[in-house]
Amino acid sequence: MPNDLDFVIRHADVVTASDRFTSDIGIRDGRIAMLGQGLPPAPRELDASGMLVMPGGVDGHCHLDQPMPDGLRMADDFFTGTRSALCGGTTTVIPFAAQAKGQSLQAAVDDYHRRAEGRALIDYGFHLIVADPTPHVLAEELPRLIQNGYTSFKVYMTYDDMKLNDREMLDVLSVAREHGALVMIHAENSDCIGWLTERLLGRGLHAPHAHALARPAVVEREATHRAIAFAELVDVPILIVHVSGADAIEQIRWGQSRGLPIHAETCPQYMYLTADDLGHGEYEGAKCVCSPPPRDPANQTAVWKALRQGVFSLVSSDHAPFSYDDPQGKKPGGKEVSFDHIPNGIPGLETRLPLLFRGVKEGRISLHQFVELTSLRPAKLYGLYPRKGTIAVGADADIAVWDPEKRVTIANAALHHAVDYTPYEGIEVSGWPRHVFSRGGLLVEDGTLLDIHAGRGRFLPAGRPDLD
Ligand code: DUC
Ligand code: ZN
Ligand code: ZN
Repeated sequence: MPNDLDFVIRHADVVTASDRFTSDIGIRDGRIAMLGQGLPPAPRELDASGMLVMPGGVDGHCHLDQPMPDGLRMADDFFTGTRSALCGGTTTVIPFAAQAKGQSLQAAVDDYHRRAEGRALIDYGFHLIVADPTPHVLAEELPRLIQNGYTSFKVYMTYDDMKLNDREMLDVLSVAREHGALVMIHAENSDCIGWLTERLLGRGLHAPHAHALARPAVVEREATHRAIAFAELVDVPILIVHVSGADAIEQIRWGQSRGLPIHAETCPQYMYLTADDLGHGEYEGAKCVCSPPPRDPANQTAVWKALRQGVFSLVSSDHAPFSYDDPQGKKPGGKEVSFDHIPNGIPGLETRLPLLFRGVKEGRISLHQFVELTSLRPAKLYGLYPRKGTIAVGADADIAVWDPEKRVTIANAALHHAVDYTPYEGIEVSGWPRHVFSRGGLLVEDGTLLDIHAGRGRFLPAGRPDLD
């Protein structure tokens, strides 16, 4: 019968960003078709008693199979990356189609679709990275791509192969304003980093720990303030990504208190790692080299406080997967290189939600904030709501059934990415997704990834950013 349900989740303690209620969840054709107690039977059912049932996570910032310069290669492609995401309760990922300088933006998008095609296990959207905003890109390509469902793009204030100057930033922001897109900004001052790097190397400081010395908080603070000033000048919303601590938070609060539409993202590395994890001379610190770098316990506290107070719109992983013992990863060419040549980035797709959930267990944020930061707001900001980001009739049945008491000591051996380490090895969490549905398919059952085929994940063209 056409109205028959395919699957019913029974006795669900449903938690969304705003509500909590007990209900059965009826799934048909990949979507949530019914909510209510005592739903009719279905051929497949799951009893969720004792579990928390939440919308699957939306990871609004991760890097998968992104083309890399200089013989580097990301360890995760769309298959291993989405496999890992799924096992950590994330059911949508939004990685980056990155334009190289001199390349057409459309060519970067076409190439990235080829990389994703037939590989993803869960649904995905694309952000763009605009590295070369030529007049043609600004006037033709970018507006057309926004129209076609690529409504968010990242720009960099650092990294020689990506960075834009101030004038270029203003140009990109004004295209976003005109066409209703959202610009994500990597805010670190490139010249300051270059100047500090030269001096550190000149003093013989080559080891990974010098990475944090080359990118101190002031460098992030200055660029964050400048980005906010640009947003004010152009009169357009922006999103400051991967905010690492108190200095940048202070700038964001300042912008928000002036009524400016400043959104911000942070990541688990700024809640759980510190600059000490970059080591004290040993090369293994390369495992935690990411930018901005992790800071110190006082900054971790500032991040948690700002999360609780609503300064941040979302928590993403910034999963940027480079293996440690890999000549295409953290040891380029098979060598231990100076800190400025270590590829930036750490893995985190699978651990993002459990690490943040630990903050719920510790009373740092509420359960509703957890859902808001990891699912609802990224879905809204990146134009995927109400299809993604909530549990409601009509939404895709992307659902994570959490065992809130499951104690896990994070170990790379148990993760599903293709990276040879996790920076969170040994950290204890309480709570992990036990069953995960993607578009109605039960893909993780009792913590075990079922036999699933690569390519079932679909591309999601994005609608207009919803900034409420
Ligand atoms: N920093 C970035 O800006 N991108 C990828 C990873 C990182 O550490
Ligand atoms: Zn970045
Ligand atoms: Zn990133």
